[in-house]
Amino acid sequence: MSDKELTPGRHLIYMEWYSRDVGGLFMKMNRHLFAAKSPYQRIDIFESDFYGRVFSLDGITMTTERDEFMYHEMLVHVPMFMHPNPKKVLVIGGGDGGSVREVLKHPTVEKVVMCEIDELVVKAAKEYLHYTANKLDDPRVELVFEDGSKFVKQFKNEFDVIIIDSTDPTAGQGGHLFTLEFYKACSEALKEDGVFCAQTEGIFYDYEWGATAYRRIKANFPIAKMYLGFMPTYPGGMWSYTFASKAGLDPVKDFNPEKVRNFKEPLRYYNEEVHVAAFALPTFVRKLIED
Ligand code: AAT
Repeated sequence: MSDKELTPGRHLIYMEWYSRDVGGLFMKMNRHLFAAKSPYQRIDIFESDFYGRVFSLDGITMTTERDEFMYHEMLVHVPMFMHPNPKKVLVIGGGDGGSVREVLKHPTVEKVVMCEIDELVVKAAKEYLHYTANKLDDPRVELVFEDGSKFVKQFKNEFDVIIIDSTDPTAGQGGHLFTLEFYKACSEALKEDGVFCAQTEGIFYDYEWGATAYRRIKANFPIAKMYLGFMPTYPGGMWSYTFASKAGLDPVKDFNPEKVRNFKEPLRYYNEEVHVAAFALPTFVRKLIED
């Protein structure tokens, strides 16, 4: 083969520039499976040997088949295990279906509403991302295609758990899901013993946003705690989430590890030790969010 010929995987390189424009991520791809422009964003799906399918919006990695379990398990199981009896759950964003898949592993769940702004993301996920979208047709799931910041406002005292699986505040329509007003509406949509969790960005590159999101959540709940997880294909590899509880439940002191030990569904990242350890914050992160 001459040097001039394109070799799949050698020449199809996926690149993501991080939001600060100082660096980024590159991954070797074999095929570009899907490309479309929706009214909200550009959607791409690639395939590669190591990462499996890679889903990106406006050139920013949303999930790869290889590591999505780390993100989805940490975002979903921390709040789900903290609630005494989660029956009705709202997921905002999360169009690939990964969060809904994890929520449905909890046998108490009767209904999950997923409010995703972009219907085309869900269509593409159902066709190309079976590993995350495989539970979106479950009868307990209701799909709503709307801006989550508007949708949540109609509910008062309705949900046991609300999970925010949003794009970055700097991209697409994600900014609507990081406002003080939005977090307030989420708090009001929760029942009195309701719990909340949001992805709150990487704390290495997007540290201002991590701190801002945390503070805004904290302003609306009696207790809010940031925790961390590894996420190799997200900027910095260290990802933050913020847990909050309307009844003041402390995610470490009030956590029951027995519930996790007795869980029947297989998990690959989250366990009872990781739950507690994730709330131990490095000093620079503590400083970043301290009052
Ligand atoms: N589990 C997938 C990971 C994501 S996807 C986030 C989803 O949020 C996208 O499908 C996007 O269309 C949707 N979204 C964006 N804004 C809104 C909104 N206002 N209302 C409802 N849904 C919305 C997140 C990955 C994190 C990125 C890491 N860098």
